[in-house]
Amino acid sequence: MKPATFIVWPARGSVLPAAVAIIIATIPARAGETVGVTLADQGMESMHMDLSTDHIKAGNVTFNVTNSSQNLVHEFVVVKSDTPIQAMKYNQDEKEVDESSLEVVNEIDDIDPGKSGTLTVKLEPGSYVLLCNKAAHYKLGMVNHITVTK
Ligand SMILES: [Cu+2]
Repeated sequence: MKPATFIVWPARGSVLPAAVAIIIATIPARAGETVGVTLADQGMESMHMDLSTDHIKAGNVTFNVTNSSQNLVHEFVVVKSDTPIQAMKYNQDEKEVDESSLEVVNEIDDIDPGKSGTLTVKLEPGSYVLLCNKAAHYKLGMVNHITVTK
């Protein structure tokens, strides 16, 4: 059986605004890309950052970041960079990537073990490095790359 269609005829002159209102209501506000991020470690032995995708479209991008660690605090930094992820400028004394040399878009500081954080940024097309810059975490592998296309 065909589903019934109900048409409530509005007062004259209000057809278009009503239709527009319905269309607007069905489009999520400021729709953009969403990327799932998991920060994982086996203590200070090894670390990695998993992404739900390695490429997204430009515009508003929301990173839903989960720290799956048992006991380590992590962070999530978005950097615009063409540098390969293993070749970032590194400060050996601080055991971290030299952020002063980077174009940092934004970041989430200190995500506690088992907790999550959300970061929405507007990204233009290009190459981005995502990393945790807690001491030694970059070298241990908590870094990844994402491409933003038009
Ligand atoms: Cu970390």
